[in-house]
Amino acid sequence: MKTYSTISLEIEDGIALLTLYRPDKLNALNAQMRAEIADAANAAERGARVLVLTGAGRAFCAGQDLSDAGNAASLDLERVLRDEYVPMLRAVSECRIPTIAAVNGAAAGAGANLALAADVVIAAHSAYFSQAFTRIGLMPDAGGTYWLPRQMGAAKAMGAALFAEKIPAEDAAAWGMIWQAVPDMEFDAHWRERAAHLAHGPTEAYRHLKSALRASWGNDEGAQLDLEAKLQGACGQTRDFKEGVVAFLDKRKPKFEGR
Ligand code: T3D
Repeated sequence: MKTYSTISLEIEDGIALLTLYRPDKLNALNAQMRAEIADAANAAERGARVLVLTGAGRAFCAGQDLSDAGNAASLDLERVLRDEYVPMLRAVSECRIPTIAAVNGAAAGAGANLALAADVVIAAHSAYFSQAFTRIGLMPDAGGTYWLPRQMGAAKAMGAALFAEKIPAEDAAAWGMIWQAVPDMEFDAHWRERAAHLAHGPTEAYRHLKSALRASWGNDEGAQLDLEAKLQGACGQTRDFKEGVVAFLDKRKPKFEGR
């Protein structure tokens, strides 16, 4: 397995575990880390059935590494976003296997929005999300202006972006920004169980349902019904569908192979 310097990637039992590994900087993102996350997400897609992102130490990710910023005024942020953030974010959001962000602590700025790029966000109760950008004179980026209004509605999205306050995990879950907030004591076991569930599921059905749900934002009802018919047609050709039906009739749990 490839080794990285700012993250670690372990693949076991169909689960790719990508850990952001700069704990002394609260896993802040530098150029190397952005490239490594993109590379690891692509590797996970090829070698696993679910990808989990989490952070080492007490934070998930504190966003852009501000000590990396040098002379802030001369930074070409547009280039950094286009060339470095976008490939990282798309490698996660367009990953063909299900993705989970297991948010163990602070998720700030681009770190919050990296989590939102995952399909499912599970956060520990002590974790929080912050659109920290305006605190340093920036606007939300890294997909924040895309995901926030879709996940928690326009009013909450605008407030989160303008005030840049810490949103506790339980509020984030209540507002629909994330899937679940779980007590700290149960957090680790919980996301591992959820990852194992997906790693043993019908991988092709997951892939197609992900594209259908994403496409629904830009489709009218007719186009969406048409897309569902096409993608369900593909699901119907899988061994997992046959196994699912046989297992149901046999009154046993299905054994999905992911194809
Ligand atoms: O290319 C571009 O620049 C454009 C893209 C921008 C995208 C963005 O993400 S902009 C937003 C950047 N992130 C932030 O503004 C958040 C900065 N961090 C914080 O506000 C706080 O650290 C937290 C609220 C996340 C956590 O606070 P706390 O009190 O728990 O921890 P702390 O003491 O502030 O941080 C601990 C250490 O991590 C500290 O280092 P030290 O003093 O122990 O040596 C701190 O400097 C370091 N750290 C935290 N965040 C960052 C960081 N170092 C570099 N960059 C960081 N973002």
